[in-house]
Amino acid sequence: MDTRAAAAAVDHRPLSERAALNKEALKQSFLDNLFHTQGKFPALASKSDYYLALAYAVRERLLQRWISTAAEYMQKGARTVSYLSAEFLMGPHLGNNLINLGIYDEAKQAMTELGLNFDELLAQEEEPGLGNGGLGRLAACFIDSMATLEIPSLGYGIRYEFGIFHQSIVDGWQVEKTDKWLRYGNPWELQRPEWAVQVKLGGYTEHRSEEDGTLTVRWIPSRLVSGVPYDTPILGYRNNTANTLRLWSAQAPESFDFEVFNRGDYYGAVMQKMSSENLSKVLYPNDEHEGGKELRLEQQYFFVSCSLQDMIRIMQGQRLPLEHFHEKFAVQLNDTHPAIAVAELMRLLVDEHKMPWNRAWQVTCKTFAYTNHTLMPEALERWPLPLFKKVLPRHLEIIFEINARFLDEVRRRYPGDSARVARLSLIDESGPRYVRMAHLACVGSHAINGVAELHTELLKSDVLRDFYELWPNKFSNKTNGVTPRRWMVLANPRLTRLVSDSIGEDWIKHLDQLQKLEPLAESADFRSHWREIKRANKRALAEVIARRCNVAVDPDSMFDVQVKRIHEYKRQHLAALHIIALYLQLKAQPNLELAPRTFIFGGKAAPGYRMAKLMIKLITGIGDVVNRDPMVRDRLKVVFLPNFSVTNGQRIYPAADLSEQISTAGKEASGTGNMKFQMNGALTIGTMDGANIEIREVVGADNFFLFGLTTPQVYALQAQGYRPHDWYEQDPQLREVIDMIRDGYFSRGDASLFRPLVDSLLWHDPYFLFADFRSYVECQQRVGETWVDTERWTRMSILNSARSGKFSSDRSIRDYTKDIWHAPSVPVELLTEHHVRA
Ligand code: 8GP
Repeated sequence: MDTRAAAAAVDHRPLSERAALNKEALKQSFLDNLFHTQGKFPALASKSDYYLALAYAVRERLLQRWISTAAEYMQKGARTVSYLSAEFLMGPHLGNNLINLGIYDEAKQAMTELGLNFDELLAQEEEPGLGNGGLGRLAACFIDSMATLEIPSLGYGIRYEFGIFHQSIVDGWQVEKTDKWLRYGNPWELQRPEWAVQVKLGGYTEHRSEEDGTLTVRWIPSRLVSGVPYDTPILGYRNNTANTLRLWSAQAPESFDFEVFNRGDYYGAVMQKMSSENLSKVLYPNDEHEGGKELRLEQQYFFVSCSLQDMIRIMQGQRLPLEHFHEKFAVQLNDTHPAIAVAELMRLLVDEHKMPWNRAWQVTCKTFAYTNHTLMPEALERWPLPLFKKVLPRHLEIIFEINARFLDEVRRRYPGDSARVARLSLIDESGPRYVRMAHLACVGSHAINGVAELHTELLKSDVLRDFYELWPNKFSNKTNGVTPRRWMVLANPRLTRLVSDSIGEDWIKHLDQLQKLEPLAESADFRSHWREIKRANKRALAEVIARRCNVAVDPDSMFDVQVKRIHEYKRQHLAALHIIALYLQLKAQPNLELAPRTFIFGGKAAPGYRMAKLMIKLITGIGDVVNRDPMVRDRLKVVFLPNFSVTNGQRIYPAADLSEQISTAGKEASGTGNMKFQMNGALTIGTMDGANIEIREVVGADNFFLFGLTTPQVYALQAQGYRPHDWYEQDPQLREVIDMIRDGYFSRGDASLFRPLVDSLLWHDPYFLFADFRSYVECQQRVGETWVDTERWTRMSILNSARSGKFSSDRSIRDYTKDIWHAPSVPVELLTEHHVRA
């Protein structure tokens, strides 16, 4: 059947009625879906039913775009970016899809006219939290930008049944609960069982010389798992593009079950089914830490193999020879989690499609590009050789072969330099042997990038130095960005209205246009509007805080916010030390003039990371003391907002006055929360780390609160022998603060509770809190002085937002496309529109 003819057949009603983008049509399909999809009528319908009915009404409006996009790409044989990521931290879809379709207000009105509370319906959506933090959220921003820029792309990942855990705070401690996000169904995905693929695991290999002299390898697995794709449309902003996020779910392959069944082993068959389905059961909740867990390696291989097989299926469907794989697909590896793709593509090409090794290697290297996301040494993935061999016996052989050829090249380049050979090897042989995934990614990719300028420089000079010396041209920087659609238009409708009324709507697609706000910083009237909006956003957040934390906070106090994963290197405890210092000051001088401040923290700790959990307990402990002390007279409030997520982020960033970006210099690869705060008009207090440096560069040193050691200073201090205890002894204020924690002031007299934290700081302080303490406290003093000059602060806030254009993920994606992917935009023509006009 011809595609256009088919589209015409289902046509005629669509645009004008069925999927029209207006209020009345929305109402109609909402009611249709309530009856025909949910099978409910108003007297029986729950909020969730209403949400689902609206979601399906919106989905109907996506499908036309989705189908048109697929048809357009197929017809053009478009070059496609495959973004491979073990995490996609999408956040709720409904609001975002309404924004991108341009019918947010219409939907709101339609629901209101039906007597429903629109915001309440939006709040029904369980957020797909299929990621831990920065890396997963970046993937989500990137696929939004690719769709907006009309770049053909597929996001490939895992459909975890349980996403990142739900955090609650009980007695000041983090408590984790499973995230059953699929409980009420997911209206945004379409299962595509017809494109399921089989993935092998375990077993052994057989090598055979054929009669014609060729060598063939057979991998005889011990297990087979079926990968079933679930597709979610990813809309561009107000264009016709709907790209695809394809997430793989693991299921037991029926045929395999049958073998066991036939042997009469019913129990064994069921167990096998369960163990197969385990593969996509749960997201590993560790941020920046190696796993070393068998299931994690299996997950990584599972989604990579599914995705590469899927790309091969697409090529074969378009009758493209596999020699052209790298011309059809640009595959980006989001960190090393999908790095096994290098060996898997080699296996597919050489073992299964009989391509000669050298040819296959050329194709592979031209296909992949690798993004590194962290400088933390403990986060560099390595797999113990025995484990690797057990799960992926054939891949280990392939990696050995890649390594042998690679190290030959290294020896030719650096004769006699065996130390260098050992450093570069894909196998770490310094002790028990490991496969180094970052090395595999570097060797198998034509491009390697860091995510902020400093980070890329540190990769070149430090973490990946030997690779940089070998292949300097492979390296480039691609500074991160975030999508202004979610992080401004959706999250901050008030500001969006003011900005669009002032400079038009172009900024939403071309964030540089925010520059046009600069002159308005001089208008008292505009500044007053700007402040009103911030105040309204703060009031809304204050309500959330009252509900969740049972603490009353004053929307007129400064909202000083640190939200991100809890980590020692991110130094939430440095902020805690400052709060205690302020508290002591107030105790000593009860009448001190101090502009009221509300300290807001949020973020999850990896469940096994004890120190991070203790940091949460410290913050809540400080809140318990400070919030209740009458002597403070409400001048300080400390809250820990539970369960920081995309949804909560959307409420927090627009309400912040001060953005805390206080990691030890040289530790935070980029940061992306810093950009969300800046766009929404918060001023940053930060170190010379990650993208902070670039934020300061664009906003100007006058509009940024800088403190702390620089990376070279940190290195120097480390080299000369850092003794935190000396710093403690030399700074009476620091001493008083630390003693107070140590003596149990924030743990109801329990002097043992925070001991591990205090001792770590006193005797090791690996992240240099003590060295930066004085500088931080003084900088906060400047923040306080600036804050009381309201007009000045507002001017700075406007300028921060006006100069945030660089940090749109649209800019990041343009950079990737220009330097790495070379994938041209393919605008989409709506199929039905074509026929309506024809
Ligand atoms: C994060 C970096 O820590 C952050 O600075 C950066 O902005 C973000 O990636 C996006 O580039 N890294 C991770 O989230 C990370 O390495 N996570 C892996 C363990 C999952």
